[in-house]
Amino acid sequence: MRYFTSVSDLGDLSEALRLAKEIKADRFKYDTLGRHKTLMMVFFNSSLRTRLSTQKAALNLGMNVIVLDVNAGAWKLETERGVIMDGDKPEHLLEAIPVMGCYCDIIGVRSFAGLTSREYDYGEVVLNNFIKYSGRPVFSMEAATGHPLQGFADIITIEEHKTKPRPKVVMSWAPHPRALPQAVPNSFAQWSLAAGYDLVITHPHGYELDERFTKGATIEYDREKAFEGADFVYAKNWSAYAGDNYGAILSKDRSWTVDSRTMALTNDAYFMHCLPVRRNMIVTDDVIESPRSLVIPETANREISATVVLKKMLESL
Ligand code: AN0
Ligand code: CP
Repeated sequence: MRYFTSVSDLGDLSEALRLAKEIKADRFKYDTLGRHKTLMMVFFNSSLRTRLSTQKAALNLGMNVIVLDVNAGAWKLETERGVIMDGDKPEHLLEAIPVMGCYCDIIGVRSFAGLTSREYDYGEVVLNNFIKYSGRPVFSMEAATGHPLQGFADIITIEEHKTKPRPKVVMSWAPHPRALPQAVPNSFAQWSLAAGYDLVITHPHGYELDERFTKGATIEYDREKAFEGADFVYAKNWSAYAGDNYGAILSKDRSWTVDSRTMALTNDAYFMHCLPVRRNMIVTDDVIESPRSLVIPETANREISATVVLKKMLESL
């Protein structure tokens, strides 16, 4: 696997889930595969889980790791082509990328959506520049439109906890004070559908996601109806995708916060969120602290999804 940006890059999903189970049982099973290979993790945005879990995954495979926080210590980077660089940015991304490629064998990139231009974000310009100019295999550590390592970890977690072959999984929009990208909900929808779950997405009008990620899911605007009989509730905020509202906050309605009253409508559902989460905006303290909360098992499975992905990339070197 040279590139990992979406579920389709992984090949057979059930085989990848089998490998995830094998690695979880013995995470050092392939600890010589990455000997003398270097992973470079490039962050244009903040991270706790991705930074730690991907680094741990690389160590499981015997790799060396370099972490670059672009906004802390590197030269400020220009990203637009054609710009006369007489401002505060001394270096261009188009040189910086092949420079990074000189010092590693595999590159992971975190580059969030700017939420000002749908065309620029959904063109995945930064991630695609790494694919084009680094000369190295590249994987997404959450780019503008997807967070595949998170989507993979989420379905590993559902597979571990489901009690029926096709669980009802509800992805529910929840309020947040700042505009967030659609990357996490796009990937959760894409991976849940690929895994064959009965996926219901509920959100206020105007929060419709890109159908390329959600085709096959049921969109239910009546939130209480959506929650009825759910086996898993996945809460997430995202900003508007559709129409002229790209990147906008259309609602901060706190009646969409996941609480014990709405969870009581479900089939004793598990609660899920990718983290970081704003308590009592997205979810109440009691729901996230309840024994049905899977937020920490999801996080733990980030190490597993990253180990599977890096193993498959190392095998293609
Ligand atoms: C990011 C997002 O919603 O995409 C990262 C989530 C993994 N969240 C925030 O910026 C709070
Ligand atoms: N879930 C997740 O990707 O978290 P970080 O932003 O902390 O990496």
